[in-house]
Amino acid sequence: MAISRRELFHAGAAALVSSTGLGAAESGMITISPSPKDLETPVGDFINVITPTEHFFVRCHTMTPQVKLADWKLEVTGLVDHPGSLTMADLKKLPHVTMQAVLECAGNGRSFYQPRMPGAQWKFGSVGNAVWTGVRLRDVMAKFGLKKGSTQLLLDGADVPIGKMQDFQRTIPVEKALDPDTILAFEMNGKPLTAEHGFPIRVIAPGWASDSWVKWLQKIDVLDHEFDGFWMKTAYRHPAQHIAPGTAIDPKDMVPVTDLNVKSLIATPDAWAAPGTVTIRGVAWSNTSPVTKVDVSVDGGKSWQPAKLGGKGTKYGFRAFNYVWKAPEGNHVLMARATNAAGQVQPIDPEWNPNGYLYNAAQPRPVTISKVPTSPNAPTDPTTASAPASYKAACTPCHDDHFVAQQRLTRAQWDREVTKMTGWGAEVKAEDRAALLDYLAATFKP
Ligand code: HEC
Ligand SMILES: Nc1nc2c(c(=O)[nH]1)N[C@H]1C(S)=C(S)[C@@H](COP(=O)(O)O)O[C@H]1N2
Ligand SMILES: [Mo]
Repeated sequence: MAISRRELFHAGAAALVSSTGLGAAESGMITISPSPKDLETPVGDFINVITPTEHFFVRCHTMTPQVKLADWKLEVTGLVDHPGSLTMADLKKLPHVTMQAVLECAGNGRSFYQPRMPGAQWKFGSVGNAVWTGVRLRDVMAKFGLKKGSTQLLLDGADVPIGKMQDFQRTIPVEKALDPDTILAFEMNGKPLTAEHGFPIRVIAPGWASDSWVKWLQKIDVLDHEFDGFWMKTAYRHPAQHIAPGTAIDPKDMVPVTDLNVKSLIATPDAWAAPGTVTIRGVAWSNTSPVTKVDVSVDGGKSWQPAKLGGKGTKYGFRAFNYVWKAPEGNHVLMARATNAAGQVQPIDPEWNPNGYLYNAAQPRPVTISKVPTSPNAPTDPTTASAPASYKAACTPCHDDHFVAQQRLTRAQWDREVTKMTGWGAEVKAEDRAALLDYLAATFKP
């Protein structure tokens, strides 16, 4: 939702007082940021083919809006024959569709890229598979009539930007919008959408990364061009061609992120198992071409064996896999590698891109096989204990330390990050900037 200059102040104030506490529903999740709310699903949950809603990852660029159905309608404007709106009752009169589809953040796995990139430092779990129920977007658009020359649908949710940040708005091409599998969902796993996941409706763009799955949808504006806002033209773009890690790239050679990459994830064992028969279990997923094969390695990728696939599989959902392993005592490195019907295979080395999107390398998973359980020594993030006063004043009005403490950036990268934040409204005094950068670059370094 776009807001006027006058309203900006109020949005900022709302952010200041918004709660940063975690509720009971979020326990057992990995906190990337408590507010804006970004929560990651722990790997152990991926023994389920359907991710339980309470443990489904959450990604919000700004504060979660609490939409009331009584105030809500879906407005359709732009290049249509009859601009207008639909209520939830109107929408639900259209034929219902129910399907599984994997929702994966384009930034999932960003923390594994070398060199490190700024952004939410997701590991394995900004992905999930749910059963979505809704209506086809093509049926909705048929009620309004697309005009000749319309090429893109601009999708806008009820969330409001913080400070001078741009509103989260995304265009999807008309071909994707009219695909019979693209739906506007009002239910997730058999219940109305929760506020975090987009109540009352969200876009389901199966096979595509979830930046296109706009939540809290309330407006569709039909255009004859790709939208030129920040979240289309700067964020969520990656190189059209392969480039070497760390290479600078001309923005004109970047294209919007669309299709997901074929990928798999080992849920168990995680870090430790007792010697004997160990079943390696996990899930695999893909883009619009379904998973056909998963191979597993128990020796760090030297040799590969086919895993058994579970169920019949669905076009867009998770496919379970398992591999029974006679696990000897010692330290081992597990890996899984999925292949899809189009012949795409997970790479061993990640395809590099400057924003850290669509990571899908077969990630090595160290595991200790021993009679005595070992707990992994997860490295802890540095703290802001020694931060200069300017840090607290400039960098904590909109979010807490989580976003900062998880970064591992060079001074040049921090410089760009501080510029991004001052552009959004962070107030860094000119005389404080060098000391603030010195502190960030020395504390949260590669
Ligand atoms: C006006 C509000 C605001 C202030 C003040 C602010 N930030 Fe942010 N920052 C945000 C928001 C909102 C996000 C989440 C963006 C997203 O999810 O895409 C964010 C995200 C981040 C991230 C994660 C990476 C990224 O780019 O999304 C880092 C790092 C960060 N901020 C650092 C800082 C630092 C350092 C300062 C102080 C110089 C600061 N922030 C001050 C609003 C602010
Ligand atoms: N309106 C709106 N829609 C949004 C977002 C957002 O910030 N605002 N985040 C997007 C991103 S980047 C992701 S990864 C998914 C996350 O969906 P989830 O929170 O239901 O897991 O929602 C997408 N839809
Ligand atoms: Mo995302």
